[in-house]
Amino acid sequence: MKKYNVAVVGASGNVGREILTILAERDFPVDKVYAVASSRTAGSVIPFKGKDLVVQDLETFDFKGVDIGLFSPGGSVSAKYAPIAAAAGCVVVDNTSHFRMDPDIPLVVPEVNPEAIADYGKRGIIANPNCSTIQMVVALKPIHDVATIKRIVVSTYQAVSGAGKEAMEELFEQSRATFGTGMEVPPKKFTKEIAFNVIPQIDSFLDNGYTKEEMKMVNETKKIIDSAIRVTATTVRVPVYNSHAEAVTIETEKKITPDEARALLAKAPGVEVVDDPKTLTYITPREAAGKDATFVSRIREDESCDNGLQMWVVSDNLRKGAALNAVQIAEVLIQDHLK
Ligand code: 3JN
Repeated sequence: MKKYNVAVVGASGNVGREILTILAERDFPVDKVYAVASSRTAGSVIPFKGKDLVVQDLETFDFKGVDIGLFSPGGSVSAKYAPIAAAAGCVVVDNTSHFRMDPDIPLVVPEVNPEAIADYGKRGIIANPNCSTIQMVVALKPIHDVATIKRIVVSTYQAVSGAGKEAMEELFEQSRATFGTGMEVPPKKFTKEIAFNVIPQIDSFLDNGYTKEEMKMVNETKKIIDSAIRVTATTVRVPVYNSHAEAVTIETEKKITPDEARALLAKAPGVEVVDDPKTLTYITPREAAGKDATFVSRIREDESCDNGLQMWVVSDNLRKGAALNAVQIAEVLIQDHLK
């Protein structure tokens, strides 16, 4: 079997480390693996398959001979370095929002629109959607295929790991201070205290009153599934370490009952239905953390409209929401395109 040289760019961050873990877990056919990051962490070591990878400085890293670059270094860094890597012949799978809405760049969730990967050659870059978009489209595409979704109303409950390692520290320190030291830990990564609180703002505000995170969900869902679907989102940060949850309400053209939706989702790729109110069976973020699936619970009819359905969708935001999705894209690439 052919083996590939893979660079993980942003290797020191939450998503970068998860990418390395998943490459190892899934036995991705790697020849050389490079951990690449900013000069701040260059020189540190990250374990991979029992060996130590020395983190290399992105500024001087040469992408020649690298087949696949899995990028999660932050928007402005990808904007500069993804095209440099692509020009050197490395196919980039980029986790940032920078390229997602570019019409020449495929925006891919392998369970939903793997065919879009075929366009990777236009720019040598494939975009990984936002974490909140990924888990929602995995759960909704099978329903759209049979019943045509007209409208989506979603509220998210997003874990702090989506905001990075310092955000996780902030939740920890503020929680500890509440019970222990009594000392104030002022918000740094968030606009308000995150411990014992919920914050209705993720990313910055736009002129239309939505946040960027909310409009990412709107625009990316349309690009991935169907531009005719109308979407509105409220994205909220909650004091959970890992896994995003979403309350999703849809209106469909054709009627679909909760039982039909359950049966459809039970056989859908990447989805696990955990749904039995009689036995209090539903998923929570803590149970989804560390798993690959997108879990769907609380499927029920929305009695406020004719063809409405509601559900609760939970997935590990660092895995399916980022690292796993990127590695799955790379798997399709090597299976169907990069032979
Ligand atoms: O906050 C979350 O839970 C997800 C965060 C995603 C994020 C954070 C900073 C910059 C993104 C993203 O993936 O859209 C970006 C970005 O690339 O714009």
